[in-house]
Amino acid sequence: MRKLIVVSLATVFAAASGCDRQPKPAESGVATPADTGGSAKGDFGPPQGEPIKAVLTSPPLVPPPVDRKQPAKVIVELEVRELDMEISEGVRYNFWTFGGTVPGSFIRVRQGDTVEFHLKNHPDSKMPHNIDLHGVTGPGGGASSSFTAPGHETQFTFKALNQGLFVYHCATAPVGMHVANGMYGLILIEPPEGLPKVDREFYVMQGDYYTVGKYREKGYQAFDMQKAIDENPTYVLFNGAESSLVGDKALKANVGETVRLYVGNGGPNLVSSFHVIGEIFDRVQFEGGTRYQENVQTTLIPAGGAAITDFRLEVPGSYVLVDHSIFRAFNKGALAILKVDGPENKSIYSGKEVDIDYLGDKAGSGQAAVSEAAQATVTSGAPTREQQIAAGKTLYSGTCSVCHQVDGAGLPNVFPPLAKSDYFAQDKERAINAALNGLQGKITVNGKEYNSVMPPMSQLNNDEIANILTYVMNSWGNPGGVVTAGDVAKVRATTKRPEGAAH
Ligand code: HEC
Ligand SMILES: [Cu+2]
Repeated sequence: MRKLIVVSLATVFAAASGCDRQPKPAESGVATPADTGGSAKGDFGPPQGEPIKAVLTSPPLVPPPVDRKQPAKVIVELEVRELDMEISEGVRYNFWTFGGTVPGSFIRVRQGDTVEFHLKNHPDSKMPHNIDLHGVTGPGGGASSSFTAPGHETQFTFKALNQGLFVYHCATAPVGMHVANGMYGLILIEPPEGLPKVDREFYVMQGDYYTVGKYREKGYQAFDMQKAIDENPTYVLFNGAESSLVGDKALKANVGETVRLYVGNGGPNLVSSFHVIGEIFDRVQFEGGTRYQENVQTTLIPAGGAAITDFRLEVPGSYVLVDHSIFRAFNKGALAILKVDGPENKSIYSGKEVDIDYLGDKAGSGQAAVSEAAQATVTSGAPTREQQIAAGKTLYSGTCSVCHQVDGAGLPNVFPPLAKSDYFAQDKERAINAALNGLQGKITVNGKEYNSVMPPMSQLNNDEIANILTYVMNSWGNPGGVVTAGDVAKVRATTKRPEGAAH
């Protein structure tokens, strides 16, 4: 595949300039701006032809390649909307957006284009906003020229001198808050000859979020300025919501195809260790610039930076996009799925899909059940027993089944059974306590002794633990019953935990 890309690249480039795309340093060993196709090279003269209205897309979609031989005047119209949207199941947040989505609309132009930029701020907005595009040469990247009050529209024009993948963001005070609320996106300034052709392109952008409530705490959640200052995010997400790229909304591609991800990091605080579990990037334009690296496992994307990652799909299955600062992926939401269909290739990979056990509810299977139970909590105060069981089944498969097994049977001498466990059945509070705080030391289950350690699961919220335990009580021949979020809350409140360990 690398061969494929390099070949097509070489052809394009041979036609365009007759040299290799990887820029060569000058004799001195120091690259000059001209060597790298920098701003000095990017002014291709005045725009030609009729002005063109830019096609903007919402994530994860990317506008089609520019495919133009000469510079043009391109008109971009972007509207700021402040919208209540779901950040996690049953959790609402007031996002500030460029184009109604987080990240904002994807903008795609060609190096040398003259961009006439219109920023509109919807009349329902409560705040003024502006835009700083990292692809703009000029003070503030457009910020001072685009300050726009609610119900107003501003306009400024810039020439796209440097090629690359650039972040744009709001730069209105308090800047950190505007960015934390989702005000960022990507603008791709294509090289004149375009990028190498691929089969599919996607738009993914990481951000960190700070809410007053804890991770997955239900209901409306306000922005927490102190957590933001402390750089202690509640959520780290791709495309602005936990559910944005999983389940039905997973990215989709086929075996044999080449995929390009335009990946940005809006921050405001965290640097991303971007990784796709089960893939190797054949080619990465690191930092969104001209040069590329090959055969990369994890690429670092700074806050306010981007990368273009290309890879070819050889084997079907679910590939998981993560921030490899891995607690962010499994405990703060930084997880997305690329679902690849097509024939197996046993010579490359032997098989056995692991995403159910490994990712649980995050993989999207049964996600609807979890959402339904969460929604019921918001609308009617509590889910029904059936909703709890359905949601608990999904949650169990992500957290408990790793040890206690999908059928609850445990593993002889290692993990005690939850199916027909007398230990579990005898004392509800003790079971809640085990799930919440873990368990160690000698215990006897169904006449057999276990002396091992179960880690605390206090990262799960009260609803989640209640649903899991209700599922266990009603499965595998167990006697039935219900655990409510209130039951869990009581046990949690009476548990002493070291400072900082409490959920
Ligand atoms: C990393 C492995 C592991 C995970 C994950 C795990 N457990 Fe356990 N669990 C254990 C071990 C080991 C014990 C026995 C501890 C001992 O010997 O004191 C245990 C004991 C228990 C017990 C008491 C004994 C019994 O069989 O009734 C319950 C209840 C329980 N776990 C529930 C859960 C639930 C619910 C989850 C998911 C939220 C979970 N566990 C996740 C390893 C695990
Ligand atoms: Cu703003």
